[in-house]
Amino acid sequence: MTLEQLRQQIDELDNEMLEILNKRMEVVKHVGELKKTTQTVIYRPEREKQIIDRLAEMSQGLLTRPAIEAIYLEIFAVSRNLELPERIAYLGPEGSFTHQAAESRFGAMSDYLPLPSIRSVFESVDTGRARFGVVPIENNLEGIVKETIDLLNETDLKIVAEVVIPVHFTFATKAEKLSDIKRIYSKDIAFGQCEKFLNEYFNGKDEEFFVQVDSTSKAAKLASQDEQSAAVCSHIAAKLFDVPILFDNIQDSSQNRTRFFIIGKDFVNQKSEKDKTTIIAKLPDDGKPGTLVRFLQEFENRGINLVKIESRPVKEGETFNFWFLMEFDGYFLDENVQHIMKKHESDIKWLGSYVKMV
Ligand code: PRE
Repeated sequence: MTLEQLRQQIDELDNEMLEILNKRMEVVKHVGELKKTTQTVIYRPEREKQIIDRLAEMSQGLLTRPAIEAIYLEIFAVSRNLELPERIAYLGPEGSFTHQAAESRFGAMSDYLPLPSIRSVFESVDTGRARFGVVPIENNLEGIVKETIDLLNETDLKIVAEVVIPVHFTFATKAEKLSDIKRIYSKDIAFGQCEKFLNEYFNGKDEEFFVQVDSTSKAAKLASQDEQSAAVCSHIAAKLFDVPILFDNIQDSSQNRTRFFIIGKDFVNQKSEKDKTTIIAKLPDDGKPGTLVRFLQEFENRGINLVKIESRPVKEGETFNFWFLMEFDGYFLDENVQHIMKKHESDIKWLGSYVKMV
């Protein structure tokens, strides 16, 4: 078959797809109207996962699960915008890994609001300026983001979903040849995490060759204005500032991952097939030994798998008291979870139950 004939086939299939997508959107519009009358929330992560799981299972063609996921997350984003346009705040700047995490859930079509701090993301959701916020919670090499858990403690916002994205760096440049590059822009952490690559290609360069800036998005922006430079940055930043990617995945460790929370106000997910729950536990300091051990033991007794426990200082008075952020498998209304939550009602703050991704 000739290229022309193959393209004609593609055009016909695209026409069919467009017709079907439009039909889907008609149904989505009705869902939106129904939700408006019943005051139901638009974003339903557990329903989206159910659709992707079902399609990935039944798919018999060339589409892999990540491909189906990528296509459908965009479709859902368009659907949600049709039902009710929602603004998403995230820890900026544009092109940051948090931006990438936000886009991976809310698609390219949503109305995004980059903000300069984690606190301002929380505030924007709390005051209703944004419907959802996206903030980092932990990196598997660097550990927990304390500011995020402290703000979950301080505010009444809830965790709507978790997103995990691999931290991949790209080498982007407008230079024609590597030898034309006179400087490389990036953030200190990114330089550190791409050391092997940089040593291999730019060994023996003096210190001024590596220019440290505040963020990898800023690096991409500078590289877009300077044809004798390059940036070590995220994929999304290179795309955003239109800097061609010369090498992808240049980080030393392929295991570098960051986990993000999507936060919302007054949000309760429905139960899915696989949920995780996050709580804050402030155990009474009765001076007796073993309070924490006894509390943890209750999880084992009820068959609940604890997956994380982080301690944070109370920051009141002169004592060294702590509260704990805890995560476990299960949904907050499950019988065994309810047993513990009711028994320790005054000591536990529920932060959310959501589809488990890791
Ligand atoms: C839909 C859109 C948004 C939700 O996050 C989940 C699913 C979809 O496009 O399938 C429809 C919808 O609003 C719903 O099923 O509740």
